[in-house]
Amino acid sequence: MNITYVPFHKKRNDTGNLVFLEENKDIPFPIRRIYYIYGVAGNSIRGCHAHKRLQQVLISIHGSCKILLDDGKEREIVELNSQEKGLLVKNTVWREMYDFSSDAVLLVLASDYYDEADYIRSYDEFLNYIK
Ligand code: T46
Repeated sequence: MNITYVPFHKKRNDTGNLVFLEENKDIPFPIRRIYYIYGVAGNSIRGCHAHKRLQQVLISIHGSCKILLDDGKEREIVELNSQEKGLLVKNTVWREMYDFSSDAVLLVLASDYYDEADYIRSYDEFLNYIK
C-alpha cells in the first residue's frame, strides 16, 4: 500500500535543532486537534481501529514505535523513529501501534475534533465499511 511521509523543515545551528511544520503547507489538512501518547508499556498494542473521515499525521518526537497500516487489501508495518518527518494516515485505514520504546512520545496532528462516532473499532466492521 502507499505509505506517505510528510517531511518537515529543519534548522540546525551550533546550539541544536529546530523543526517546524505549517498547516495546509506541510500538513495537507487544517489541524483541529493535537494529542500525544507516551508512557506506553513495551508490550501494549494501541489503536486497533480505523476512522471514517479523520486524517492524521503521526510524528515520533522521541523514541520509537511501530505502526501497522491496513487498507483492507494490503498491510504494511513501518517504524516511526524520526523527529523530522511524519506519517500520513488517511481515513479508512486500520492502524495498530506497538513496540513502543520506554521513552517514546508519539505526537498526532488531527484534521478534526475528537468524535467517537468517527471510529470503527471492529476489524469486520471496517472491512464492511470500505466495501
Ligand atoms: C488514533 C491513534 C493513532 C479523547 O477523549 N480525545 C482524544 O482526542 C483522543 C485521541 C482520545 N480520547 C479518549 C478516547 C479513549 O477513551 O482517550 C481514550 C484513549 O483513546 P484511544 O483508546 O482511542 O487511544 P489509541 O492510542 O488507541 O488511539 C489514538 C487515537 O484515539 C486514534 O484516533 O488514530 O491514537
